[in-house]
Amino acid sequence: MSKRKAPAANINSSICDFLIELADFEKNVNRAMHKSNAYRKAASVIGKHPTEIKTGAEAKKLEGVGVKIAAKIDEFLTTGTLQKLEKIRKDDTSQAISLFTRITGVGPVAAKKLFDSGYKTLEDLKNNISALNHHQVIGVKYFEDFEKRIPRDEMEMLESFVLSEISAIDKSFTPTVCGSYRRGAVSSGDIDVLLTHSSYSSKSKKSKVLLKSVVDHLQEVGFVIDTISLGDTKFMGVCKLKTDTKQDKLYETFRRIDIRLIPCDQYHCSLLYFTGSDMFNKRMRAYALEQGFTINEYSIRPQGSTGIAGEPIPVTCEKDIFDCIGMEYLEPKDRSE
Ligand code: 8DG
Ligand code: CA
Ligand code: CA
Repeated sequence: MSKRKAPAANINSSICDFLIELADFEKNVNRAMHKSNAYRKAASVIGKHPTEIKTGAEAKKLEGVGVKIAAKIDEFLTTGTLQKLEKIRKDDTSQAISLFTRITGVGPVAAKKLFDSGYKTLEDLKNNISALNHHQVIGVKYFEDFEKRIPRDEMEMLESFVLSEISAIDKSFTPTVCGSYRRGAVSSGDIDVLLTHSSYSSKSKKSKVLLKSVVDHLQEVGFVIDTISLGDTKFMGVCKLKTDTKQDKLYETFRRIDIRLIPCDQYHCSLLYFTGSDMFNKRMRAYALEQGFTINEYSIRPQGSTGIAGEPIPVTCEKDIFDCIGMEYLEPKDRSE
């Protein structure tokens, strides 16, 4: 999961921004997930509200906005700031922990531990990499680059490069770049590649070589630069395009790339899942459950009256999954919420 999400552009952006900052604080520093989710939900509802919110009372009418959040909105709208946030921003502990959680491989628990061990800055971590695991070392090494979102035109170049290199290895591979890119986002946090091979199904023996052959090749051509982890079905790493010969553009930023190898019979469910968004997935899964189906990244199954899920229902495209649960088909670009 990339750590920086594109900021929401809407008429109530300033309210959303402070709610998301509070959500991140509760999650990363206090590890209070309920509080964090409450702020996030309020930010999402307010982000979708079509008119400018002028009072806390007005916000409180929206689902997910309670008395306490409404009071904060009032304080923010009348004073232009929030005491609680001012305090958080000045506090050294929360500053350091928030910073550390922006490193890939560092969650709230690890961030707290590093802080308690006496590390306060990124420099401290760079000088003490023995305190970090391999994933975190990579996170620190490329910290600045991974904070930058990938513009869509670069995503297009990355996609065409990866697709042509993979098809050069073996035409029986089907790769798809999913995530926010597939939803048409103007920028993406990372590159999410789903990969299947016609010979590889959920019934076949796990292959030790299929994914490795792709990663090895991408390394040989100088595209994959670093590896965070490589298993039989999931690669997490670092890549960089060399140049765009057409535009004579030099790419200088290292990007995060994930490649997941998926059995061909599970490809459509995976495609749906890894296209997201996360919020959309939650909404669709909840709807599916109401209709008596369980959807996950592998399959769609009938829930059954006993609560035990049945056999996977065969699907030939994403639309089959929508049809199954009686939900109107949505194109990837319409799956952002
Ligand atoms: P971004 O990288 O542009 O910031 O956004 P993204 O492409 O939508 O998010 P992502 O973190 O790269 O995750 C890719 C998709 O994976 C996401 O759109 C939906 C799916 N997904 C979930 N839950 C989770 C989760 O907990 N972790 C990750 N990594 N992916 C998830 O539905
Ligand atoms: Ca990702
Ligand atoms: Ca992504």
